[in-house]
Amino acid sequence: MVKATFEQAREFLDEITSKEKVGVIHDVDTDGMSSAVLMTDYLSKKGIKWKNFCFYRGISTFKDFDLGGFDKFIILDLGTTLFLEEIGLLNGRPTVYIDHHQVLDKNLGSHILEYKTSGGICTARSVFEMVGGKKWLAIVGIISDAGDKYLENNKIIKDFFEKKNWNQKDIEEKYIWKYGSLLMYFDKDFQKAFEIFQKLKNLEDILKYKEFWGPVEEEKEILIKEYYNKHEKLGPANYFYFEPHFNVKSIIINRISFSSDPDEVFVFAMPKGENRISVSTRCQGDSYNMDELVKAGIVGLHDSGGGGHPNASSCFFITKDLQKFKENVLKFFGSHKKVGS
Ligand SMILES: [Mn+2]
Repeated sequence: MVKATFEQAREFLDEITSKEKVGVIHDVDTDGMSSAVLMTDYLSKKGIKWKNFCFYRGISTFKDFDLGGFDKFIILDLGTTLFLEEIGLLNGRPTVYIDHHQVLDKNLGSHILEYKTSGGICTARSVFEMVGGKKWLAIVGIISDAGDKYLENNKIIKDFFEKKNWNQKDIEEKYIWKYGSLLMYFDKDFQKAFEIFQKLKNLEDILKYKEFWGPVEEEKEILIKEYYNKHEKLGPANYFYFEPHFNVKSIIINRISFSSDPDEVFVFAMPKGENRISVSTRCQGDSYNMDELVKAGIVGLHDSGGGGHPNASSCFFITKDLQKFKENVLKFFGSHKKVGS
């Protein structure tokens, strides 16, 4: 993989001609979808034929995609480890890879131009700055990726809302969170969600799709209330087990953790598939390291996995091991003192 500058990545995009066919492989969260729509809008405008591939983290592999017939590839918003082992399926075809996930450096071959930004500069922002287009969609990507927690994004966010004379918090409630909810609704068929994202002409257009985001928004509100009534303490952590219809776990844990004391720890668990539990953890301050917490939580549990960042990590294990996981977490708190105390 060749480390690229912003200019080099943009040059790669500039040099694609209308004779070439491009495969766009992208993440399916709000940032990934927004990035893919911005990028494919650009390709369409230049008369370039393209096809997009929705990559479901933890489920998709490049083998699921028919990658024959493409001259070039664009990979958006996917951490390197997600496709590391399958890079051979690109067959050495020229590729630009734009991402912000901080993972190990790997040499994936000289045909891959890697433009990697710091964690806070999400992919939708990079793509927007390279190819232009719908700025509001870049803002949706930035805010959904918690980009407003990073100083680097202050200016782009502030300029956008000031120009529109909009209050950010109001607009988030009125429109932006609904983008994420719409994605949740289609979590078995993200291509449908992509097609809707493509059709949106402005930020407010999302309101037309209430049949999709509505049920998810409703469930989110119910679960947030339920959290405040029903969560238990697991050591210093706030533990909440719930069985949602839609996969709203990360949305609600983000919402609750960002509106609490940053040093609070949150451990949210829900069933995943037939016989697994999936757990998300958050600690927005630095009192405990969530990557260490989940790794300690799954010690000795077979068919388990997990990891992430100090502030946000996740893991999974077999349903019958839930009790053991909770004991492991308590053990972790027993041996890890809160930083600074
Ligand atoms: Mn992202």
